[in-house]
Amino acid sequence: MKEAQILKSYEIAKERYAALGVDTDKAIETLERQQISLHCWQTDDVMGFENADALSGGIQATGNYPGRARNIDEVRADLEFVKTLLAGNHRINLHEIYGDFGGKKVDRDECGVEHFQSWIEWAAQNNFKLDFNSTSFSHPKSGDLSLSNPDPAIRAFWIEHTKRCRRIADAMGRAQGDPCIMNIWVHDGSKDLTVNRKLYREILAASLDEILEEDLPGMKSCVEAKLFGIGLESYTVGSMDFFEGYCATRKVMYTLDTGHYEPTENVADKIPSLLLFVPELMLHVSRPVRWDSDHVTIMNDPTQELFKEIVRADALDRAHVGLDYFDASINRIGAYVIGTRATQKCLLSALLEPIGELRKYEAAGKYFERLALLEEAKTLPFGAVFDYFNYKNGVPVGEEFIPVIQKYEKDVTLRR
Ligand code: RNT
Ligand code: ZN
Repeated sequence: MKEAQILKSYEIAKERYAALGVDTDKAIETLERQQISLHCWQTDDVMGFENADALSGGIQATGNYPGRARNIDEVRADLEFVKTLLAGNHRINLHEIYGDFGGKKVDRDECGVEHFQSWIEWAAQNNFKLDFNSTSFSHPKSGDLSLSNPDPAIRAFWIEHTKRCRRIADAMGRAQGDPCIMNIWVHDGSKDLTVNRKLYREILAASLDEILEEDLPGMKSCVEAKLFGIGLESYTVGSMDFFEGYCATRKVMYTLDTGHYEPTENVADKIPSLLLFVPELMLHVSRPVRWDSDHVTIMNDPTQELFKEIVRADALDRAHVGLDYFDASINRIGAYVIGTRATQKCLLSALLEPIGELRKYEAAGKYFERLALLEEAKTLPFGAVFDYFNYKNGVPVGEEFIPVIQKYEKDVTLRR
């Protein structure tokens, strides 16, 4: 797109929004400040560097598009490339299985900061902040139950792993001068009917209490709720009710993955309730298609509504934004960039909502006017603002990133 065209379109858009009391420059500044935690696992279909045979734990990446990152250097190269196509400074969300193990077998109860030192250095060099995840899946001891396992030995193994992960996250946070957010998601559940629903939940709560006991100021912990997993369809120990109660009583950050609810549920509506009772939220922005399929995030209604509820609640400082999808059926870098830019679009569209006018109408009981403006807001010149945001930040505008990714595919990923 030509520079003059971008600038002219932006000027027109800015005036149009200003007439509705919306400051587009301010919205852009807010968007520029918003870090998105990029899930490293989109680069390699959640395989990691332990040389595991297959992904387990009820999640699945489908597709066999060529060019998967196979090692730490390739994951880093892909992330560095992705960064060149995104406005703003972002975070990288690592799983424990992405440690720099130097070809050695390091079991999950043996991991330490030393396995993440090179990540800490790489992140600093590339102006990324790190987030972290313990990894309960794809391991011989994963089974159906990890932290909620009645077998004391297996449970202790996973408690030890998760405690170690928190210390790694703490070191990352201290090194980067900004808390590292560590997510705890365990796949624990049951394929078929269980008669011990309460027992496993009691054990999970006790395990988490023990894990979270250690005071580690460099990091923040969050826990992720889920509806079901593949092969674990009948019961999930860490369900939404479980974690809502847990987070509210323990004052722990709640991880809301948009694929982890009933397909017809309004996930956005959970935001204004959770914000009343839990200290902070971690978002895993995803796109469930009929189930928790982890399709690439796009600018669809549920994702727009999600960000609208955060902005309407003035809660951007309490909601951390991360992505969680893994599509192996299309160019993986392309999938990454589409999803991140779509997330930025949804946030920008929320920031550009003429909320002042809408709230005036609502307060006055003028519901026709409220609905009319909500409808008209959908066709305001949003695209011109998003183009200007990318232009201003020196990254490709509009579809210009397509050939750039095609070139990287030809030069790099197809040679793998
Ligand atoms: C799984 C959870 C979890 C994982 C990652 C890999 O359903 O969403 O967040 O996707 O930890
Ligand atoms: Zn998730």
